Amino acid sequence: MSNHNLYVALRDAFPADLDATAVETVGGAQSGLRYSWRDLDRATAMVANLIDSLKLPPRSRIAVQVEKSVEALILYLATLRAGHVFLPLNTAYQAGEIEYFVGNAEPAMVVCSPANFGWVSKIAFQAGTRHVFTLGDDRTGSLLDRAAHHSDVHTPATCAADELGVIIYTSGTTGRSKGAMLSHGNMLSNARVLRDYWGWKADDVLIHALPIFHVHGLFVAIHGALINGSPMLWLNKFEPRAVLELMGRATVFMGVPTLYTRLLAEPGLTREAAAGMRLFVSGSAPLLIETFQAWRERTGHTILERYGMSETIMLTSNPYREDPRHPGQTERRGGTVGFPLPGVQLRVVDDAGRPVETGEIGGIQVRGPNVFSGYWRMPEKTAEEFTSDGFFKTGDVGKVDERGYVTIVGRSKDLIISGGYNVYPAEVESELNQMPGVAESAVVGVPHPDFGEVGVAVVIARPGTEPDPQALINALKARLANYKIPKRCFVVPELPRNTMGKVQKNLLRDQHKGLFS
Ligand code: MCA
Ligand code: AMP
Repeated sequence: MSNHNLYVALRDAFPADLDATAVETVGGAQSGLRYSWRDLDRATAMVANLIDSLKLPPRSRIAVQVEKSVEALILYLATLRAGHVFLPLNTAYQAGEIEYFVGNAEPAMVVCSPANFGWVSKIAFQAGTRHVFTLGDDRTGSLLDRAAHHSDVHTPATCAADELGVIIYTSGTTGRSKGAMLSHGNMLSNARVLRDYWGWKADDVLIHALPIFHVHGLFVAIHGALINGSPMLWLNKFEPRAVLELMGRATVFMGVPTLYTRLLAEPGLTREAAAGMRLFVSGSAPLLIETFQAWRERTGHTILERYGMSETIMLTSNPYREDPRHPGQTERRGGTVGFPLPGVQLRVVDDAGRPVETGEIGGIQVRGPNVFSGYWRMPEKTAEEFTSDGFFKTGDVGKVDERGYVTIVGRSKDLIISGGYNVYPAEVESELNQMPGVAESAVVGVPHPDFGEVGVAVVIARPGTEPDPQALINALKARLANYKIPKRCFVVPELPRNTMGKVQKNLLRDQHKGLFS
């Protein structure tokens, strides 16, 4: 059987000169470190050997909540290499959230930041996890200490294409988060398609400034660079000025829209500064047409917007060059997310599931080698989200025009996308509703100049109580990741309702839409 282990495919793409730089760190305490391709291979071998030495059951989950670092990337690659399942967790998650993920995924191994070892290990051990390691963003921690005793040679585990490689948790409109199960084949097929579609070249240099616990930074960016043998300039944290300085040495940049608006706020962003760049990619949230145009005017570059999901990786992209399936269409059109990627079938359907006419709006459904196999241990949820002919219901609402471009016009799911992170109002409301003095709450997304959209909470007090809005926000901070915290909270006598008694969130959104303008 041939080996479909994603790590093997990535390593096969390493350049011939293994001593060339694969990753260079920029900014922070660890700035200026260079990792060669050989370093990456050896270090992943050592961590993979450490993992093998633990004799974990096959396809064990390895849950990781650590600050961004090259060593965290090495841990990801080592997990693939050892044939286990990587489970990345946002560093903003609080104890209650981690408790849920660990309880649901039952990881055999957990890796956390040294500073969090106390509370994370308690949660992990209580859930039955036997191995808890630490990894700091300054090359400290028990993971590296232990890996240092292992050989730097390792034979990658043999994996089938449909074998589980990564679980990405994504919140739901109702209930708790669901773990999207992605196989080695899902990830590799998408990486290869993007390599060709975006014209990656070996001499490309990627500025990597996104977090690595979500699809954008972990897959689109890292897989993109590695499968092309292209080096990365690595920032542990997004810093607009550092990115600007790096543009002189790089060719590709990927960001969520907030990164682009923050870069536009820098006077140093000029045509000259961006002259050597080949490609700017945006995604994870809608890119405002104003940002798209301002970027073109300031830099002379047209941002290429693409669309994807945790469950599907990348689905559509504006063209980088002429797409033979759409002769003559080379325009990257602002406000659209481009064409379905090669291999992706995309259709727009009405409420009854029937395909709509070209240009008409409906629910977006997709099928393809990149689409996940289902939610971890949630067969009913999985069944609900797929049609009988195998299309995944994205929950996004959009249209395809006569030229084939896809536009996202909204979402049927109650979701706020803030700075590229997803916030499910139902989750925030459920926390609010448990707080003393709160009878009911509604959380809505309103426009925000920096994050695109942010949450605002509207709360009804229990009779005889007067909850303090700031105290509610403070209490939420202990329970939820910081980006989920509503930026404002109002206590009101009643919520607007329709005749069925359902809260009319559109009215709340309208009422508060000017809060941050
Ligand atoms: C930080 N804060 C936020 C957000 N980030 N509030 C709302 N939304 C956010 N995204 C708040 C914090 O709560 C804190 O508030 C204050 O801002 C400062 O926090 P800090 O961490 O210092 O913020 P930052 O470093 O400036 O971070 C902003 C950021 C970051 C760089 C835009 O949010 C980011 O890296 N976003 C990218 C997310 C991403 O990679 N998404 C891809 C998902 P306080 O002081 O009150 O506590 S993958 C995906 O969506 C699909 C598959 C796709 O298509 O790609
Ligand atoms: P996630 O759950 O983090 O995978 O987020 C996926 C969601 O992000 C999609 O279902 C879309 O609603 C949204 N999204 C991703 N890319 C874009 C884009 N370019 N424009 C609009 N929405 C996007």
